[in-house]
Amino acid sequence: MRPDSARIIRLADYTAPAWLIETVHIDATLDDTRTRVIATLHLKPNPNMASGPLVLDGDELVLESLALDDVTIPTSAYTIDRRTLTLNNTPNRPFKLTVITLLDPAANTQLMGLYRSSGNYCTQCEAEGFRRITFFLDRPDVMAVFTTRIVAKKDEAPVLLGNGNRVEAGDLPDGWHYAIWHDPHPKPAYLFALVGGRLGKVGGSFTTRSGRKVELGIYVESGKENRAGYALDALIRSMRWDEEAFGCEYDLDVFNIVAVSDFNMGAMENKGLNIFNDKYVLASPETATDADYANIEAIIAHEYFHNWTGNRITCRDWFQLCLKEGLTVFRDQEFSADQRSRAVKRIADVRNLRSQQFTEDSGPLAHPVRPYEYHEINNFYTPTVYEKGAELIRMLKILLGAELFRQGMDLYLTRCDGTAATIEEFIQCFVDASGRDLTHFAKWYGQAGTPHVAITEIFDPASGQYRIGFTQMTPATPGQPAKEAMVIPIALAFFAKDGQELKLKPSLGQIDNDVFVLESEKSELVFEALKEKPILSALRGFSAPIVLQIDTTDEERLVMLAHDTDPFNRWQAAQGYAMKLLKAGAIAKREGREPYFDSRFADALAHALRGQDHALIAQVLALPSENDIAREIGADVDPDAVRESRLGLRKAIGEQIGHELHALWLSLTSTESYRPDSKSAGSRALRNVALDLLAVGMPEIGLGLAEQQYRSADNMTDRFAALAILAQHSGPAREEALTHFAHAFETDPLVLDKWFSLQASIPEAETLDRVKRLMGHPGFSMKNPNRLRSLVGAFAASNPSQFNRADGAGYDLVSDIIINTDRANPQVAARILGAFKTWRTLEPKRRALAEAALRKIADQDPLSPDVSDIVTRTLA
Ligand code: 0A1
Ligand code: ZN
Repeated sequence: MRPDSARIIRLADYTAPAWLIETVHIDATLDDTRTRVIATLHLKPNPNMASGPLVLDGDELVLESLALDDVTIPTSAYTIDRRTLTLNNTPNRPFKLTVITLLDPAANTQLMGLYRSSGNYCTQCEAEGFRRITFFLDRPDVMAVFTTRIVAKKDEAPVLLGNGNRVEAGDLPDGWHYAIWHDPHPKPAYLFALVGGRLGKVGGSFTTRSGRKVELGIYVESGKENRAGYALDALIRSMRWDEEAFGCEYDLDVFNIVAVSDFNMGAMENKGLNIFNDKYVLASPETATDADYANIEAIIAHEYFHNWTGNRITCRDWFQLCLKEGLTVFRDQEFSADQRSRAVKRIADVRNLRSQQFTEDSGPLAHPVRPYEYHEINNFYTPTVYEKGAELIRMLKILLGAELFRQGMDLYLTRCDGTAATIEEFIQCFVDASGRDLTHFAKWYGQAGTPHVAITEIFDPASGQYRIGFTQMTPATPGQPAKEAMVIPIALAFFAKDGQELKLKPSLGQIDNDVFVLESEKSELVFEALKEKPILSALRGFSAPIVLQIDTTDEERLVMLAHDTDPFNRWQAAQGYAMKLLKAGAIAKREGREPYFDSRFADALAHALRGQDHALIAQVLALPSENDIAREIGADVDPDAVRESRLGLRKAIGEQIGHELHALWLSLTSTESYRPDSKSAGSRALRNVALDLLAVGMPEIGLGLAEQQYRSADNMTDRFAALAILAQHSGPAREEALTHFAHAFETDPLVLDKWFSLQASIPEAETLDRVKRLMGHPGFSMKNPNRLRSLVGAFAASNPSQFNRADGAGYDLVSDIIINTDRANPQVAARILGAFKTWRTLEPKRRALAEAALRKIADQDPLSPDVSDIVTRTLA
C-alpha cells in the first residue's frame, strides 16, 4: 500500500488547532517559473488548547527562508517532510512568522495553488491548494484577515485582483506594477485568491438594500467581453434575490468574477473574487445553448450565495462540506425555480439527482452526506454532498414548513456568522427556532444509501376501506451493512378515475399539509367508506430523495399524466410508464425477443403535446436515459440491449405520432430573434425533442427537417439540437454537418467541446476510433480539463454501450487516458475514473473486462492519492 493511500482522516479525530493565525500578508511577485511569495503570518497559541509544536501544511513548495519575529530560523530548528513543516521550539506567545517560497506556476498542471491559464495567473485553493502557495495552517477552522500585495510586469499582467477591496495600486520601476487588496472578513485559506493577467472587463454596479454601492466586474479573456453580459445580469439578479429570499446582503465594495479556460471544477467562491471555468460565464446566442444559459445563471448564483453560506459561515472541517454545499445548492435551485419554471426546474434537478447521486449511492463509492472518513478530500465534491445535501435541506423545509424554516435560517445566519460551523450547530438553529426535535432527521447526514419505500394499496370494495402501507428499507453500503429507518416526508394526493382531485382524511394515521411523514420501518394510513379505490399520487414534487416502489397501473398513470395537479407527478407518470416499457424492452432484447410496445403510451404523449407549458411537455417527451434504465435494471446489465430498447421505444413513438410531432415542430417555428428566457427556451426544447422523435420514427421527414434547421438556425440551441439529431443517424449528412460545424467554430474552444462531446456520445461501434482520431484534433488538448471531459469524460459517462463495449476496448482507451492524465492532473483523472462505478452491475463478461482495466490502474506506481482512493474503493 502506498503511503498516501494509507492515510485516513477521520471525523472522530477532529481536534481544534493548537495555533491560530490572526493576520496574513501575502506578497506575490508573479513570474512564469519563479514566482516569489513572501507570507507574513501573525500567529498566536489557541487559548483553548494545550501548547504544541507548530505544524504547517505544505505541498511541493520550495522554501527560500523562514524567520521568526524577523530573525532567520536555522534549518536545524525545523523539519520538512512531503506534507508538513514542523517548527520545534516555538515560543508560547504570539509571534510573527515570515515564510518565503518559490513557485513554478507554469509547471503547475494540477491546477491547484497558483497556476497559469492562457497566459494569465490565477489560483485555486479549495480544498487544500493554499499549501501549494505557502506553508500554512491550511484548514477551514483557521480564519485570518488577509492582505494581498501582487507585483507583476505591467505588460504581462495589467490587471491585478485579490480578495476584498483594493486599497492601493501603483507603478514600480522597469515596467512593473503592484496592487494591494485587503479583505476585512476573517476567512480560511481555501477562500484566498489572486489573479494577474491581460483581461477584459465588463463592469456594472449593484446597490444593496441598505444602500451600499457595490462595483461589479466580470473579467474575461480580451475579446470575449461581449459574451459576459448574461453572467453580469445573472449576478445582479442573484444579489437581489438573496436579499429578498434570505435577507443576505453583500458585504464588500467590490465583487469580481474572473473566467479562466483551465479549471478543474465549475467555479470557486473566493471572497469577493470568484474564479470561474469560462464555460460557466461566456455566452452568446450563436455559441451557447439554452442549457448553457441556465447553467451560467445557476452557477453564478451558487458562487454568489456562498458569500453567506460558505464564506461568512464556513465549515469547521471538510467533513462538514455539505454545510456549505448542500445548503448553497438548495439556495441556487430555489433561485432558478423563482427565475424560471419551478416545476421544470424541479424535474431537471430530480433527473440529475437520480442519474448522478442515486447511481453513486447504490455503488462502491456510496458515502453519507457527511462522511465519517476520507483519504482524499478532493474526491468528496460529490453528488451526494452537493445534491443529496440539498435534498436534506428541502426535506427540512417540508418538515418544518416555510415559516419555521426561514426562522431557522435567520437564526443560523446570525448565530453562526463569522464562525467555522458544524452540521450539529446548523441543525440546532432549526431546533431552537421551531421547538421541534430533529434528532431523527439528523440521521440523514450520517447514513449512506438511498432509502427504498414500498407502497402497497389495498381496497376492499365491500367495506370501502382503503389502506396504504408504507415500508422503508435502505440497502447496505460500503462500511454500513445495517441501516436505520429515516424520517421521510411523502407528499400525497388522491384522484378519482375522471381526474377529479379527492380530499381524503385518514381514519388511521396522519396527513399534515398533504404530507405523510414515514418515521419507522413500517406504517399505514387507513381510509373508510370510499366508493372506489382512489388513484394515489405519491412523493409529489419529489418530497424526499428516495426510490419509490409502487404498483401504479398503466390506467392510473394515464389519469395522472392528464390530470395530476402536481406537474412533477404528471411528468413522473410518463417517466414511470416509459421506464416500465424500457426495462421490459431491454430484458426482451437481451433474451432475443422483440419488445412489446404499448400504443396507449404514445397516444397519451400525443395528447400531452396539446398542453400550454412547452418546457414541461418537453420533459414529458424526453425518455429516461440509457444510464437511468441500466440503474433501474440494477444487475447483469447488457448495455447494448438497453440502447436498443431505448432506440426502439423512440422509434415506435415517432412512427405512431410522427404527424403530430411534425405539426408541432412547424407550429413552434419562431420568427423572433433569440432570447434566453425560460419561456422561449421551453418552446425550443419542445420543438427539438419533437424533431428528435420524428427523425427516429419517420426519418424521411425528420432528417430533412433537421438538416434544414441546422442550416437556418440563428442560435446555438437550435443548431446544436439539429446536429445532435443528425449525429444519431449514420451517413453523409451527418459527416457533412459535423465537418461544417467544426470549420464554423474552429477558433472557439467552448463550442468545439460540444462537438467533441456529441461525437463521443454516438452509440455506434465506430465511435471508439472516432474518439481516438479526435484526440489528434488541433483543438483538443489532454492538458485542458474542459477538452478532456468533453471528449473522454463524455465517452465514459454518456455513452454506456460504447464505453462498456463487449470487447473491452472502451475500458482500455479510458483507463490508459486515466493513467496518463493522473501524472499531470490527478483530480480530473479521478473524476473520469468515476465512470467505472457501475461496473459490478454489468453482465459477467463486461464485468470481468472492467475489473481487469481497474486492476491495471490500481497497479500503477506511482498513483496519485486521488486516483488511488477511487480505484481502491471501486474495486473493494
Ligand atoms: N466550492 C466550489 C467547488 C470547488 C471545489 C474544489 C475546487 O478545486 C478544484 C474548485 C471548486 C463550489 O461549490 O462551487
Ligand atoms: Zn459550492
